[in-house]
Amino acid sequence: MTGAQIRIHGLPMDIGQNRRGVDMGPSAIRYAGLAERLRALGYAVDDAGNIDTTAGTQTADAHLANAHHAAGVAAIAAAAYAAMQATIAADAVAIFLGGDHSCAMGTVAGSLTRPGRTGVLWVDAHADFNTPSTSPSGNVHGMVVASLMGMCPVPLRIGTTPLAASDIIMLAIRDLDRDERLALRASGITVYTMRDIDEQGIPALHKAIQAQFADCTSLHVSFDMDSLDPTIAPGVGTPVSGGLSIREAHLIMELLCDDGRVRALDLVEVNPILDQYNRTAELAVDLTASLFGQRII
Ligand SMILES: [Mn+2]
Repeated sequence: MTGAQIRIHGLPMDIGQNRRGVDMGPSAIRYAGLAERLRALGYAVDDAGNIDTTAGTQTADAHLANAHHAAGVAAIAAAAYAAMQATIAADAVAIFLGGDHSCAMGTVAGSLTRPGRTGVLWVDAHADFNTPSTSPSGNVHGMVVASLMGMCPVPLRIGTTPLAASDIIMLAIRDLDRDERLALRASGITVYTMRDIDEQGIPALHKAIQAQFADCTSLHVSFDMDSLDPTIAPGVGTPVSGGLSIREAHLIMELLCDDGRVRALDLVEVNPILDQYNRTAELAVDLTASLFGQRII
């Protein structure tokens, strides 16, 4: 992919969850040197700045039962969806900086408008597979995959093409709510938990991912920084122990780089307020460099 065009969009928003601070994630990741690292790898990088989230964050709560700020999230996700479509039209690789994970309602829905089949790799401690009827918290960032699959009520539906269960694979999952677990088991989604990573290792799971996505023409990686172990990525809103190690995370990125089909990346849930000296954002940049071709030797 060296020489390709990369377009970066920031999504400064935190209304999909209840701990303030992830709206500063785009600044933290930029400050950690994302664009410079990618340019050094040979890419033409266009930082398109932040998507205007002001209207969304100021939208009154839509009073959709048990889905806080649903209308505001939907408005921001719709803007992200449009930005993804413009990035596809420009034949650029898209990087979206969250913000909480609810922005992926728009970014992934945008990727589904790409010609050909798009495979989505959801790297996360959580499945984000609640709906307003199952969520214990009412936080919309825990409903993103269900929304993408058309299981949530309006306004939590962005785009026109629902995500098929066979087109998403989850990796690093280790924290599910009770009803969410039952729904996920019945969903047909391939879920690789931390136990699967412990038992089989990243290389074997990557082969299985490649097999399921063999006829995909592009891949979208939606990377929640809470997939990483909190000892190495403390700056996230919802940390869960027992996560990916630094090398497991780099290896999945390195293998995806070798694969060559990644056309979109979400980097979400970096919370600078909870971080230590910006190390979580710096790790996000390191992992992105691995995804885009940085090699040890
Ligand atoms: Mn998530």
